[in-house]
Amino acid sequence: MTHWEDFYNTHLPPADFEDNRSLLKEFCERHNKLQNRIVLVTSGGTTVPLEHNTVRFVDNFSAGTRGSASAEYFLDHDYAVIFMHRHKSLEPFTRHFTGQQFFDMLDIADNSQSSTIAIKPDSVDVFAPVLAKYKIARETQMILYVNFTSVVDYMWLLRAACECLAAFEERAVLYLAAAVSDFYIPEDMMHRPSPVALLKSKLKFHFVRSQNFSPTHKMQSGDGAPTISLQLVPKMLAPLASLWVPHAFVVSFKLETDENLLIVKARDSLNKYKHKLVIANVLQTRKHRVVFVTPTDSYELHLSREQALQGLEIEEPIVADVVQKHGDFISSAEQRQ
Ligand code: 9Z3
Repeated sequence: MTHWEDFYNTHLPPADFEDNRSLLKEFCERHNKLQNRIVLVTSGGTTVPLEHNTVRFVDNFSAGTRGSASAEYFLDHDYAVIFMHRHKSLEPFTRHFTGQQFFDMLDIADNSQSSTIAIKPDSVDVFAPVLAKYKIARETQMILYVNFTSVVDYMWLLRAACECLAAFEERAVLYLAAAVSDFYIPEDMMHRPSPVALLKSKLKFHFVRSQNFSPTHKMQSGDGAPTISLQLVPKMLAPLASLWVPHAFVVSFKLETDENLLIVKARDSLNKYKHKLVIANVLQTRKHRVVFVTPTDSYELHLSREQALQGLEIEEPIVADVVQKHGDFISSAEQRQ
């Protein structure tokens, strides 16, 4: 696996990095002066480009539901929110009206002089409360949106956000819900296809979990199917929890497809990175069941069928529980001082 420092030394930051860094700095300085609590919510999946000038990429599954819904609930608890999300994944507020839903709520009235667009009366009850919350969050500048696409973009943004969050010490929560790629193709091993080869190529993935991956294992192309070798992405939770934001309340998510591995893997992660909480979920049941794993405890949060039918979202009790734990964490830090 590449060491995290080598990762930053060999991968350039994205083009909009300095702009995002300035936005993060300004947002954090303002909320730190106000002594607000702050949360970094990461959301959506990262891509792994297969070539420069990316046409093809490997993606990590995540719609961004967990992150975007959680961001809204953190705002309800008066947290300033940095919403760091995959470009075009679900966002707080607008997530309620995706696709044609929004257009179906509108009516258009034409007369000879002008057209008027209005929300249909039966949609006002649904739309108005969401719009009101959105307006408050924007006007009070309680939310900052920054986005990433590739795993490299994600890593650069994550570290920049942590640099700004360090000043909050115990008042910061990191809520790492994004689905981050385990593998990537290092910059110097990426394919640079000719346009003709690009059109002709048939793709076959060959995943290599090699620890001693060397630059001689380039992506094979030519006329046949290319063989792609992927390298392990360094685990950023290690420097994040121990160096970048050592005083913050760090919560990671663990996604598994095998129920039997859920708690074991979550506990492994806690033991390794020494952060505060892992929220473990199984892909198929993630919308109504999660397991909280702390250094001393593990317990389940779940929504009943009735609660789900009433429109309750599991992110509401998840965030309430995290906020409660974060409050206890701040109190015990204050008592130590
Ligand atoms: C999660 O487990 C999230 O809960 C989901 C949410 C991605 C399942 P959706 O966006 O899904 O609502 O569709 N995220 C974390 C997965 C992850 O990549 N964890 C890494 C790890 O465990 C990095 S902390 O190593």
